[in-house]
Amino acid sequence: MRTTAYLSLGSNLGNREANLNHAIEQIEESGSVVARSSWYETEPVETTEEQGWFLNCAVALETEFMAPELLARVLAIEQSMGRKRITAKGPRIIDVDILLFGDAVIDTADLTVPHPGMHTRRFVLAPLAEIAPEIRHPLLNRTVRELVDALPGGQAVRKVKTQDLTTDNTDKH
Ligand code: PH2
Ligand code: MG
Ligand code: MG
Repeated sequence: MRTTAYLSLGSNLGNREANLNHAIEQIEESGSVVARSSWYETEPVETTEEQGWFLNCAVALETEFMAPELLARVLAIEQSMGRKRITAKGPRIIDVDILLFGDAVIDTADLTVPHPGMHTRRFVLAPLAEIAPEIRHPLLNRTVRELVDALPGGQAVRKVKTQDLTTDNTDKH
């Protein structure tokens, strides 16, 4: 069975664009990446320590894997890229989160889908709205466009082009 999963990617350490590109290349090994949003430079939210702005994007992945296998593969990508989980929500080379997996609702110790924070985060919803505005959140029964339109102000995000990015974010955190 083929499922369309939506993933959120983020990086705020090192060459953020190269990190996202590298992760997307590896995600291709789990299926077909059929859509990718623009890059978004985003203000860190829900973080406890001072850190640099993120580069975020969203991708649509058509995959034959089941959700737990996809999660294992995504975690392996983070590991292979050298992500170290020193502090929760600390600065990271790469974070890949499963937002939606078809219309599945999953709540296990390892995986919660839809991603529990997705509907409150502009850095997730703005890129996702670019590639899947009409997809419905299976629990909230709202489209991605409706969710992004309903967000309160704050949480700066801006669409950026490659040429506007600095290649090294290391000293900005
Ligand atoms: N990820 C977090 C916490 N805060 N803020 C932004 N702007 N982008 C992220 O990807 C992000 C975050 C936890 O994964
Ligand atoms: Mg995350
Ligand atoms: Mg994560």
